[in-house]
Amino acid sequence: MQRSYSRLLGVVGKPNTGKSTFFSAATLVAAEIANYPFTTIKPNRGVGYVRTPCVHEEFKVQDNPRNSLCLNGIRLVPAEIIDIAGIVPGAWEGRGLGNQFLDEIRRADALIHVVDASGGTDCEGKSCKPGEHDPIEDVQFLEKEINMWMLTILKKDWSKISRTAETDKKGLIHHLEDRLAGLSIKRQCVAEAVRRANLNLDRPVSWTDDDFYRFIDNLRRIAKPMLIVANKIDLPTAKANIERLRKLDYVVIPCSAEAELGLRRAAEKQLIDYKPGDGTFKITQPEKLSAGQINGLEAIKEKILSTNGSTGVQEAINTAYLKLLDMITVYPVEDLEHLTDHNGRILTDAYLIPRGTTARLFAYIIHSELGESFLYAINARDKRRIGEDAILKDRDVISIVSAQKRA
Ligand SMILES: Nc1nc2c(ncn2[C@@H]2O[C@H](COP(=O)(O)OP(=O)(O)OP(=O)(O)O)[C@@H](O)[C@H]2O)c(=O)[nH]1
Ligand SMILES: [Mg+2]
Repeated sequence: MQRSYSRLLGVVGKPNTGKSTFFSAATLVAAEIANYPFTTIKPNRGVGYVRTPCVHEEFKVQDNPRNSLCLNGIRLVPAEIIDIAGIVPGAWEGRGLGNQFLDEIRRADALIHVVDASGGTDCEGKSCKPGEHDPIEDVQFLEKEINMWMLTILKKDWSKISRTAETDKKGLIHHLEDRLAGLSIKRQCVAEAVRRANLNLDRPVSWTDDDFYRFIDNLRRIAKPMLIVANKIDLPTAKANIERLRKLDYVVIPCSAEAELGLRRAAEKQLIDYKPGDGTFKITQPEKLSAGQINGLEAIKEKILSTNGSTGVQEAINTAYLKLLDMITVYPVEDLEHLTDHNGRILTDAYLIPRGTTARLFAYIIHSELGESFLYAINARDKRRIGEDAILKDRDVISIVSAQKRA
């Protein structure tokens, strides 16, 4: 069995902010998009990409990617994304679609909070005059919804848990971990949240409501790190709101999901030359586009790409995976001389793995047999041997030598 290393990004927010548009633009999965709340009911799941500079140019080889794509020196490494139904105030108590979709957050390792930065959607997700709604409220409300939902899970049977924890030897962290295991929250996150909240581990029965909330708020920030996608920057009322959103304690990424979706679809049909995350594009088949389509594309170039640098969708995914989740890319090869796999294909795979992964753990990630029979690894850059505990670095090209074979 392979070791699990993949991470899942959850796209969250109130209804009608552009979550499914963002998701579709990132994955090209056709998700339903409409200008009313609760368009999405069942979560959409798809594969987006993390964009990183490929190593093939540095090694002066032509690559044949298999698990990823390489477009003009840019390696696009697959990364899973889930588009979750809209969350409204009171969802934790069952309002709107209830807490069934808050449950989807269980599986996510990091969250992309899509906010309508133009202020054109009210707190229930209904369209209103742009500028009328304050998106800062959306950030505060979502924090509260997730906190209250987690708190409800934690508080279930709390009196029993806290009494047992005071008497048995396992300690409170163990019991908290047990209670929160269903939320994909790990022990070290629980321990860190207890430390940050400055709680008395010996007397859990004495925890006040304030103590609980402080603990949960810290735990959410650690275990479900979040960034804000300030969407709909193509609307003029977004600009001032983005400056205000930046004052909050989150990374804020200005974005036009709609523009990205248009560009990705045009690129898919080979009408334009555009890679996700590019700051510009070239129209390659003008004869196949109407005057209106050309104007639309030019408007995206002028109003979004040239002022914002990009549409923001790719930047959000990269920031979530590389900063919030602190992941790196590593390329396994079998033949160090030619950087090939066992089929003679060059730099076929790029893996997105957590920073801190050791050479041996990486072997396990590729295949458990390779992990079990691991002897040592070799770094293709300097041809040095590295041991099982050596920590891999971003863009390392690694050959693993095992008692059975190389990979
Ligand atoms: N102006 C503008 N509109 C956008 C943008 N992104 C999405 N929209 C529009 O916002 C509306 C809602 O988009 P969806 O993607 O369905 O929103 P959602 O957040 O998934 O909505 P629910 O599934 O109902 O929660 C649609 O009319 C989109 O076309 C954007 O970047 N700019
Ligand atoms: Mg949706």
